Amino acid sequence: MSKWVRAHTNIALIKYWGKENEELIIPKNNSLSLTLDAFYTDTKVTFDATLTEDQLVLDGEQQASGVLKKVSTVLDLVREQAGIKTFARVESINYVPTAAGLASSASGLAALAGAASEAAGLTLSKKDLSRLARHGSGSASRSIFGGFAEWEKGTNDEDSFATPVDDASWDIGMLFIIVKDAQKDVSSRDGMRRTVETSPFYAGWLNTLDQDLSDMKQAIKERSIKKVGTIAERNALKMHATTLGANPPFTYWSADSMKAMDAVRSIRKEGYDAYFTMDAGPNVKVICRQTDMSAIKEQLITYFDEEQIISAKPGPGIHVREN
Ligand code: 2P0
Repeated sequence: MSKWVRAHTNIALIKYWGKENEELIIPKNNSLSLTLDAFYTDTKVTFDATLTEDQLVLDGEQQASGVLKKVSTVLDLVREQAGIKTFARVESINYVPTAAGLASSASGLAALAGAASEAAGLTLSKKDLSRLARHGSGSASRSIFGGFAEWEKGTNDEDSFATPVDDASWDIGMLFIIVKDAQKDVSSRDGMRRTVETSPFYAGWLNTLDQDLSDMKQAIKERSIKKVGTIAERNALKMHATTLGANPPFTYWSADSMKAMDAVRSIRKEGYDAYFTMDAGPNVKVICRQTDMSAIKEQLITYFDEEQIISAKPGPGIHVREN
């Protein structure tokens, strides 16, 4: 009887943006993230000789086989390692607050890597789980670990994986501002490819990454929310700047994203240490002290509806779900 495995999502403070090797998902740069408690995925895998193809039942709904590419990539690797020849049924539940628009490949593909290897009877190290999750989605490599994790880009399949940096058992949290509008959807996979191939700003992004990364690690060591936030905000803005230079250009920012970023800047002027980051979508995440979260939320609901603001704290690494 296979077990349910839980993985939490993570938000990068130093972003992964661009692949060196598309097939193996080897990134152009190291990235560093914080795993969060508020959003996670539970997944169970059953290898079943009666199946004629892999199946994914997500939140109780059977998915069309066309959307299973990432899932089957991970399952194929597990089958190869375990010598399994049958297809699998994947049951997955995403715990994301209603209508948040935060469907996360990070928690989903990490939970799948854990559940599939568990169902196949493989006993993988965290390092090998991270490598396996990476094949599903790059950011999933970091969701194997709780707290802060760094995905070391490496050069090949063996040496590209995440490692834990700090357990984040200090006064840091994140508020999510779920905006109601959006730009036309460009998947992160397509967006990063287009940026690498066409944006003259991409070289500039890569040039300053090592500095951002070492500054961030130092800031985490010092437990300085001011430094962590400042570096994360600067890094996110640089990543998003590369998309404007792409051909054709694109942006993940909507009008409400800009309103949210402005709100964060205003709250900062009020004296709170609040900083923003954004990913491949219009929502804005606010890095702040856990102990300031309710006061900052009070401020944010003068700009947005209360249900648009979700609080998150550092979360744990991948684990078997307790029933
Ligand atoms: C990150 N993002 O570091 C960056 C920042 C989005 C912006 O990782 O192609 O879904 O599956 O490896 O992991 C989103 O990219 O992309 C992402 P693939 P993934 O979190």
